[in-house]
Amino acid sequence: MRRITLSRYLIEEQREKGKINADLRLLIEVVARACKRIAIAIGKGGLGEVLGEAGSDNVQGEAQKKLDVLSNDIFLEANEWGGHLAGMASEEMELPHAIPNRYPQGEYLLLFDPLDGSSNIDINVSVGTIFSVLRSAEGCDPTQSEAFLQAGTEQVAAGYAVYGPTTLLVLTVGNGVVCFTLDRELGSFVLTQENLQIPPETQEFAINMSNMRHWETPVKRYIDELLAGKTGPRGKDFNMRWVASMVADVHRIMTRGGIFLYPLDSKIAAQGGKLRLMYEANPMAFIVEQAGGAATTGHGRILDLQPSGLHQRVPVILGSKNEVAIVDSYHRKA
Ligand code: AHM
Ligand code: MG
Repeated sequence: MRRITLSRYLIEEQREKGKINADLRLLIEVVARACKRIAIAIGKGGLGEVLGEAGSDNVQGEAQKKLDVLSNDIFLEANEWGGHLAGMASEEMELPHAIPNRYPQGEYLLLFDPLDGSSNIDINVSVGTIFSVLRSAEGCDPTQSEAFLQAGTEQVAAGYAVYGPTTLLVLTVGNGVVCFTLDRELGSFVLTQENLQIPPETQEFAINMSNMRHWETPVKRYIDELLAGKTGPRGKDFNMRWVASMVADVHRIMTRGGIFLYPLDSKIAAQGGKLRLMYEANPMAFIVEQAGGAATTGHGRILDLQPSGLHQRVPVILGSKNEVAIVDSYHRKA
């Protein structure tokens, strides 16, 4: 079997397909290396003094875990010196991180959630990293949040790493979706799946049901119909899964289909939703669409949203196309 490492895949994307340039290739390689370092840190668990609270809060007032802080530092350190970036922004930092003057600046902006699903760290359940790449527009100051406020359609690459039983890297450069598995002996990501496709139909959904009493009518109606099963209006039984790590839930959908919902509810209405547009919704929506799925807020395509703030939150409904279309139609009717 021909083993294609991430490096080789990227070189071929650059040389043969002209899909990426050398800087974007370097950027993705550096991001992948940072993910490997995070995977190693996570793998140490209780042996490495990496579990537990950091004793600090992030910009959204959420308590940071030690691994949130460590993963953020790994990403900053890995990415600031290569000359491929104009700036970085992270879920864990209030303001963009400027590239130090001693290093050259590149044309790209990197946005990331260094450790998604942090509530799962201490219980040894899958967590992940999500990233999104934009171009720095001419005349914009990459040290300011405004430079990053571009619609998801402007993304030139996006991906996520899942730190589960195996470490995976799922990537799109706007040319379909590919999946690499970390070969721990070699220390390299090896291509294990090409052209990932989300089946348009599904019988599996993912939502935090404990929020049910706070949901809006269209979501309540949709989930009620799924729960009614065979004898209900949908005429079939549905299964439910909720890992509480978006990366793991999305990866299941990338593998066997499904629909993921973190909708607006009355508890979080004031903040606009739970998940962050720039670090979670946009990159995942890009990946899901590239795999033939759909991603909406219920009121429109996620990738079309014009961001209003770096840490903006939005409702997220994504996955198998036909199910997402049903949820959309219920919102329209409401
Ligand atoms: P995080 O980035 O602070 O870890 O929060 C995002 C996570 C998602 O991975 C997951 O889908 C969601 O929060 C789970 O939320 P809840 O605990 O409300 O079920
Ligand atoms: Mg997150």
